[in-house]
Amino acid sequence: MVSLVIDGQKVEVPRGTTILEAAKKVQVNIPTLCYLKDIGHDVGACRICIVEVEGQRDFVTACNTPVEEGMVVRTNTPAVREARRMTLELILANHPMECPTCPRNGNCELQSLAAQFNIREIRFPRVRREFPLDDSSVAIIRDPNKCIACRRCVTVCENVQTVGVLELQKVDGQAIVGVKGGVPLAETNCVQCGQCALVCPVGAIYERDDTDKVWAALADPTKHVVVQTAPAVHVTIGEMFGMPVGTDATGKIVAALRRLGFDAVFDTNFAADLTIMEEGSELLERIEKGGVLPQFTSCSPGWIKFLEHFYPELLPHVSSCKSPQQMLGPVVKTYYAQKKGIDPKDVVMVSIMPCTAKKFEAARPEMNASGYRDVDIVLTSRELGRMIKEAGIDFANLPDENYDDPFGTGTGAGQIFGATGGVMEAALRTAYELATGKTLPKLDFVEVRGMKGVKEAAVELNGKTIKVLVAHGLANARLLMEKLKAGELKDYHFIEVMTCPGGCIGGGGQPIPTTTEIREQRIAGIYERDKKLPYRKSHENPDIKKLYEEFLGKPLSHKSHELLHTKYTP
Ligand code: HC1
Repeated sequence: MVSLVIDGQKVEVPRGTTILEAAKKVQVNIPTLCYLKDIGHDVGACRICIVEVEGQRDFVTACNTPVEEGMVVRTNTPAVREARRMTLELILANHPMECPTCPRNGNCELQSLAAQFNIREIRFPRVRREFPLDDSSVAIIRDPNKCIACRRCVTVCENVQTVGVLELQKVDGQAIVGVKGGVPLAETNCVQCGQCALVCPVGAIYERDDTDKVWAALADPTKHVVVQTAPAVHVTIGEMFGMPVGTDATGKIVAALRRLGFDAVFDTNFAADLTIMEEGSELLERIEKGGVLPQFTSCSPGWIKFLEHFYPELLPHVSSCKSPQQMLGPVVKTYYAQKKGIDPKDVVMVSIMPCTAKKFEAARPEMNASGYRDVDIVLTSRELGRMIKEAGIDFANLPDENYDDPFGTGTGAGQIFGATGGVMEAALRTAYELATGKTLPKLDFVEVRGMKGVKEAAVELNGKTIKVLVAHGLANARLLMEKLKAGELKDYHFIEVMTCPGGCIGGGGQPIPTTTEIREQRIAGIYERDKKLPYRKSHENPDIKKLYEEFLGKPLSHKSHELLHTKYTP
């Protein structure tokens, strides 16, 4: 342990602790801007966290300076306050003051710091930036004018996702983050996961806003506007309305969507159950018939794009199943439209997703199985939150309402899709019972749950041991892909990969902030809801049984293949 004094308070902390962390022990919150513990980003670039250390001539940055025995630290002297203010004013002088029209208005770390520091004037000449907006991507927009060069986005893209399309650049003498090679984002290996938007402290990277398209569809009397809500959104959107992290707000989401004017509100959990029926059957078929193994899950679009860019030779491992989002669309535009007597051309399918890459997935040209787009518009959790606020709906006090038929029942298995390991656990619940005809002795596969980067489990199926792996965050996925290429995963059967750390509860379209602690609380909310639901196995979902009886026939049928499966070619 190391003893030191911070602002006159004695504190003992383990060796290696930073001044920033040690200060928290004596109730001192040193301000930060570029620092982000979750992604190991502690470059000390912004210098907002400077402090005085007795015996040192210069200020030191608290976020990356380890404590030393006998250190005397002062965090709140006139000189420290003045230096921090000057730094902040310099950043603000370079920042477009467009707060009222910025997507991060009210949720911006720079704005909050300006308020915390009681900034009333900026003593430096304003720098006018006129960099072009990069809106080349269907999911992510970059506004370099707002970049404060904190480099969090560079770190998350490089270290957490190993995609590495961003870098610090000097443009017109100014340090800003740009795309490597100076090309538009859409022309890079960007997988559109949106983790950069989640960590950006300001509005320099954000999701494309498609809310106006949804407002227009809702106002069009010739359109039948259908909406689906992803499993992860159920336990996260409440955060935008002051509800505790991990609160299950599913019933309120349904009520809010109805009040916004949607004609039918369906549960993506139902579609997740459908995915399990198809993907589980595909796995059993690959095992029986000697297909390419291990089979990879296919529901996370950033992961698919990652494979397409970095490991195209491994695409035959990917399940041919579309994601739940993309399965529900064509079922709505065929089976549901027929049942309702509606021309599918008049059906608008909207998805509420935790994910920016879902916008990209919906826009893939091949996703039009019914002859119409599978999904027309994708909104992130944040966009839906904004629509609810704009409509003046008192979300937290809404009554809970139920989804509409015929896709209103989702099981706990569908719900856990939203957390890392959930797709695997849901698949095992069904594959075991379908293959053995026996009831699972224990429903919870805890080995595949939680924030560990790579997890594994094994299950006995008719005398054969089925081995599975789960990874989340693309750095972990890359580790597995390298092992697979080296021939080390030959005896594994199924691999789940979710692009974002924690799975979809940590998706790039989720409420900000999304920290590791928040991810863990959201995961707890997911499993709580799983336990509460009347059905917890996809094959027991009565709406799924009915869909197969009335329309699809059986899993992997001709019709299923036509509507629910796709092909990714190297
Ligand atoms: Fe997901 Fe999925 S779990 S990919 O994370 O398979 O986005 O929530 O909707 O499609 O169901 C996301 C979440 C989501 C799909 C499902």
